[in-house]
Amino acid sequence: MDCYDACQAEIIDENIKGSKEHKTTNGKLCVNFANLLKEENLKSSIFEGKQISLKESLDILVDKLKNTKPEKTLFYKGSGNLGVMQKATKNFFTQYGSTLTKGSLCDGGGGAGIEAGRGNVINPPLEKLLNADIIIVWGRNFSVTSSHMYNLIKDKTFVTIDPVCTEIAKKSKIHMQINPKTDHELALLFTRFAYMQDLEDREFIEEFGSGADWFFDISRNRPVVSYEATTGVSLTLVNEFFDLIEGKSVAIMLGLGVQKYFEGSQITRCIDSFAAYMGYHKKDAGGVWYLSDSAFGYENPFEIKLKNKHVSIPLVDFSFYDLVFIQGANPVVSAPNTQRVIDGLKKSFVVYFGTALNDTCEYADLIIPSSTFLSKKDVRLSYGHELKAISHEVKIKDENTISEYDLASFLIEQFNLKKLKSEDEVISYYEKHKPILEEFDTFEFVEDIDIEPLYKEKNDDNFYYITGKSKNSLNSQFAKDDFVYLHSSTNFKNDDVVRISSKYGNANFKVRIDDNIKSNCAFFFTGNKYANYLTPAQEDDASHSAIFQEVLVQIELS
Ligand SMILES: Nc1nc2c(c(=O)[nH]1)N[C@H]1C(S)=C(S)[C@@H](COP(=O)(O)OP(=O)(O)OC[C@H]3O[C@@H](n4cnc5c(=O)[nH]c(N)nc54)[C@H](O)[C@@H]3O)O[C@H]1N2
Ligand SMILES: Nc1nc2c(c(=O)[nH]1)N[C@H]1C(S)=C(S)[C@@H](COP(=O)(O)OP(=O)(O)OC[C@H]3O[C@@H](n4cnc5c(=O)[nH]c(N)nc54)[C@H](O)[C@@H]3O)O[C@H]1N2
Ligand SMILES: [Mo]
Repeated sequence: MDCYDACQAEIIDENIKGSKEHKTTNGKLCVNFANLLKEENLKSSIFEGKQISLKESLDILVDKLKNTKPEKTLFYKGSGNLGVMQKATKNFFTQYGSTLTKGSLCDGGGGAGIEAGRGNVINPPLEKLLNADIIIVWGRNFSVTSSHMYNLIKDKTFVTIDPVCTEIAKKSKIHMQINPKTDHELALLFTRFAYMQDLEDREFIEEFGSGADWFFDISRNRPVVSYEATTGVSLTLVNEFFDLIEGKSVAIMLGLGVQKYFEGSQITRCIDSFAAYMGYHKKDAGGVWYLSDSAFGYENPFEIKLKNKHVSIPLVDFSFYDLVFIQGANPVVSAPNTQRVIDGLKKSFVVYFGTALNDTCEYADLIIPSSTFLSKKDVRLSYGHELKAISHEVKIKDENTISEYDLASFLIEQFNLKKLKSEDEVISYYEKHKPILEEFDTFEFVEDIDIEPLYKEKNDDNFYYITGKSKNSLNSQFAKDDFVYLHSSTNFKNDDVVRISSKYGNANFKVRIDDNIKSNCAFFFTGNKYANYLTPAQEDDASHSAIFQEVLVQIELS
């Protein structure tokens, strides 16, 4: 599944259990794993609303592809399954000549910021997390979105930086309930404090740093007190924070929350630069963890470089294509600007290839069932840690379903294209290959920033729009919560039906009052069916990634 933990299961006495030798799984499975096992899977192909056989559905697909201009077809893959074998289909669509996507709906902006400083996006080894004294959870719902990793270190001292008083914030010694999109300012304020208290790591900066003085200069060009008003974090709390971390080894668990903005990469780079200023990188304990490039150091056995067109994923206009092939994604809920997505899908021939029916299927002309993970060989690399999990075929596949690898091989044969490496060869490559995860030689501090804060546009009548993952769902999979969560000081009440609008769209929501949400924020769980009616179909300034939170919303009783 799409999660930091990438846990591993085993069959013990015919029951599926969490594996004990996989360090992060540690013998336990989560709610989402249980949901996945209970899920009702697609067992038949569907064409124009009618059930047909798998063979008929594949014939329709081949026929359509033969009668469409390749560049007028779009290959759109989501992250419903992050196994390496999911990429097989991209090989076919690349050879066939489809338009492909670039960028991300997920971690792209932050990744670009980290890469700009360190040259790559690799997490330090898990061991350094286990050895750290203090864990700073920054824009990450750590105990929920990486519950297994959290379990390994749950007795440590935590600091949380989040506009929401999350489960981990409640367990933290210090919670800084920051205003959205001000994390770079907080990082600069921290840097200033570190300098005033002589806490910067001069040795690290001299040996590995480049541009630290410029970075420090950015932090100096504002009066310290001015940060208090914009970030919403008091200087007293910042003082307490420095008392807590002084002389300690520190791990920063950085999440998506800080970077769902136009300048998300710059914001993330400011935080990583603060960490470098303190010398948290390259030590025996601590460091900065984000969503790492899990394929780093591996060659993609399915990769084929041709001159296909690439379209930025948050900007995709489905109506432009005569055929859209969607695999393992639910753009109707998960992509920005739902109305635009729906309008686009209605104008195209949509093929959905997935394991279960989802909201996007409503607009699909042809639905092809993918075999479930229990019937597919695969390897799961992790964006949270360096361990990998091998997935064996433990159940004979339903004969009306097809795996990604088999579909790709079938299409390649139909179009006489270059064959894929064998399934076993690919799996064994991933199984055996141990990538070398070398740390950087030079850390490039961010030397100037250009970030337009949201607070400039914010007034007393509008709210910051924020989303976060839920314990009981995985993005739109298994999701059932379509509420808006508001602080009681907003004067709305439970079950009020409100109309929420932004520059980009509007929708109705039922209210849940929750004082864990900062009073200037409207919170929605990721996977809320209506939340993306409010978001911009725009990309960030660095990586063709979505900017879901670059928006303010108005709320009124409907
Ligand atoms: N407003 C807002 N929007 C967001 C986010 C947010 O925080 N706020 N989060 C974003 C993030 S981080 C992400 S990663 C994206 C996720 O967006 P998507 O990648 O679209 O993921 P899901 O919505 O979970 O849909 C995944 C689908 O894959 C299917 N699937 C599962 N397993 C398999 C398989 O083995 N094969 C195939 N073919 N299909 C399978 C599932 O049934 C499911 O319907 O959403 C983004 N959207
Ligand atoms: N149970 C569960 N686990 C999951 C997922 C799931 O859907 N459910 N999804 C998986 C996926 S695809 C991903 S990418 C990861 C992401 O997991 P996380 O990195 O934890 O990302 P989010 O839950 O989107 O957001 C994290 C936190 O950021 C806070 N936040 C929002 N805006 C800001 C801000 O401006 N500044 C700061 N400091 N914080 C802010 C939110 O309140 C939220 O608590 O989780 C994975 N794990
Ligand atoms: Mo994600």
